[in-house]
Amino acid sequence: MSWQLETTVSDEQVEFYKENGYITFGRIFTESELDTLRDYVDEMIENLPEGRRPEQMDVPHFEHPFLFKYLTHPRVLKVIERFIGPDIVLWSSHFISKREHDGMAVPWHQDGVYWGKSLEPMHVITMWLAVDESKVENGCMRVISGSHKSRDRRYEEVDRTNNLFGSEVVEADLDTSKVVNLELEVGECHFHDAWTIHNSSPNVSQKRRCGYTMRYMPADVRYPGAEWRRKHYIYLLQGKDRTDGFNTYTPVPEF
Ligand SMILES: O=C(O)CCC(=O)C(=O)O
Repeated sequence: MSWQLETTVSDEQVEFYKENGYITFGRIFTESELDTLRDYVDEMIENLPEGRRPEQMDVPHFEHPFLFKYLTHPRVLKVIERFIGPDIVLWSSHFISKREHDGMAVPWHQDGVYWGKSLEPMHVITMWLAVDESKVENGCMRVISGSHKSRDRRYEEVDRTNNLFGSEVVEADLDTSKVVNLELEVGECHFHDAWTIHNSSPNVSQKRRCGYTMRYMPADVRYPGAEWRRKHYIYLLQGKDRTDGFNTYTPVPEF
């Protein structure tokens, strides 16, 4: 099938996202833009320090300004604007690349719980971009539809040997009848809310599964900067600050 771009978001899609806490979407980047990103991440993976897993490439944009080409792309911002409005801040990004045969699982969680009290209010949308095809067999992301509507879930520790994160929503708090597999072709993406419960299985297939999570928040979200991470930067990408100067934004680097 030909590679077509999807760059407009209908009112129905916005409504679906609000109601269900996620939505699958088409291709925002051209095939050649996507190929260039894949080449770039392949090289990053080759150069990972000894012992570092390719699922753990968190905040790569701090070290790789090249990634701002994607994170700030006007087509991306045009889509994001439909979900969170015109004042857009880049909160974070993360490559989660699961190697073929031994890719790690991601336990059931809400991003808003992992990020703790770092944002007020906790209002983040994640765009998950399929650098590789992402299917059930190679550990695509799954969501519990509508789970963003109630925030108080109990968590328990999980063994970190083959889990990317150390805690998980307890089974009794998961409505597994509402699980949706978010399968994507290369270059497609999906979006999820910071409170949507999601996970993914280990990759035991013969195909790598690499996704790039690109995370945005409206510019009225306050970031106190404390405790969360010793060094974390946020960037005002479009529109105006709405925190009355509370937030400190880092200038977008040359890319
Ligand atoms: O890539 C995955 O399987 C999980 C992604 C995830 O947890 C996230 O985007 O918040």
